[in-house]
Amino acid sequence: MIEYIRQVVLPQFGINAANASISRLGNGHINHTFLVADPTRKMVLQRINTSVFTQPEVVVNNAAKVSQHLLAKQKVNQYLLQVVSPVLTESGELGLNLGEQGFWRAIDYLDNSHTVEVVTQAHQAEVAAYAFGHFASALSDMPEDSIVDVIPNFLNLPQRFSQLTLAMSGDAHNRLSSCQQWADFVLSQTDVLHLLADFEAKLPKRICHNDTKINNMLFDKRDMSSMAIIDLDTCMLGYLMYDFGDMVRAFCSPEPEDSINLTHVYARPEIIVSATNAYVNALSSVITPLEKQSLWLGIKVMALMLGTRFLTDYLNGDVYFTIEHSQHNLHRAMNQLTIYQSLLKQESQLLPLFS
Ligand code: GN1
Ligand code: MG
Repeated sequence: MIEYIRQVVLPQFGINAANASISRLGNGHINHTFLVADPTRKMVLQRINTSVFTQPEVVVNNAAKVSQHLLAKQKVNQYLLQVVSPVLTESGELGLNLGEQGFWRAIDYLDNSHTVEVVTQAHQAEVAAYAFGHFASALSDMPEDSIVDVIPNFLNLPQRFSQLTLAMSGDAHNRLSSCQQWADFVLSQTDVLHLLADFEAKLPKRICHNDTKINNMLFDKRDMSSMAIIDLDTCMLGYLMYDFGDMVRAFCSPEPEDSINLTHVYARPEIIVSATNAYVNALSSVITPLEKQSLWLGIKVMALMLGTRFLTDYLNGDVYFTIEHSQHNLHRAMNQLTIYQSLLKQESQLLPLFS
């Protein structure tokens, strides 16, 4: 793929391929991401996974609109982070559709940026949660209809349960016997579905990021302050509790997302407290009392939902998430469901934080 990028893709983004270096970047599970550098500039180049993002033009358009909104706020000092903007093709487009050879897009690379895969201290969680809250606050006055739903029902837990049930009934890859207990456990969690339906009926919808993992916040490596929120591809209408929940489920465990060192996989209460205070603080002028109350449910929903999605993909033969070995999705599912179980155990101690 690197040679193809050099010969075909880079010239279309105005890069002199002879002087450019190309290397893989990040740990995304969906798109292919590269860092491209020539003597004058650096950019992030991505081949969008068009099985997941079936309308890549819509994805790049949404992301560009979010960037524009943030840039306008930055100009009047209402948005204090850096903004990643698209790098246009030579013909001024947001993306390059090469048919069978993929849909390509490029974004600015921010100098001195640094990503973290696992939160190691409460202070890191606080910095990142404040940044995600600040981002959500900045999007709170973006017109709802400016964003198109790129993946309908992306964060729909009842639908994720149905997809799991379907995968179990087909068991096309004879994998159910190796994960039956986990699958049964997921489907027993109907209380969460009821609670979720109650909240969703009353909560406001907002434009959310929808992928608030720790590695989607760039730290400034010079002082580890927050620099930018990246990966704007799943910005869509949703609930604040989803962004918050995805963030906390990703921040709270001391182990990576695919670790099966399950005795060490748990939700660290001090990380949850720091992240919650910082997030709510950043959103103080926007968040409603009911939204604040919904945040705890958001953490549970997002851990359970991601566990369900990984498990379903394992049963379906690994067609969605990129894997490195045949048990990878199962391991990821076990990890997320263990975090979910740890949240349940700590519910009575942590719930008052959200009142
Ligand atoms: C995927 O590719 P990445 O890492 O940005 C996924 C998210 C999951 C995440 C779990 C479009 O995001 O929903 O939370 O993996 N993105 C999509 O690590 O499905
Ligand atoms: Mg993503």
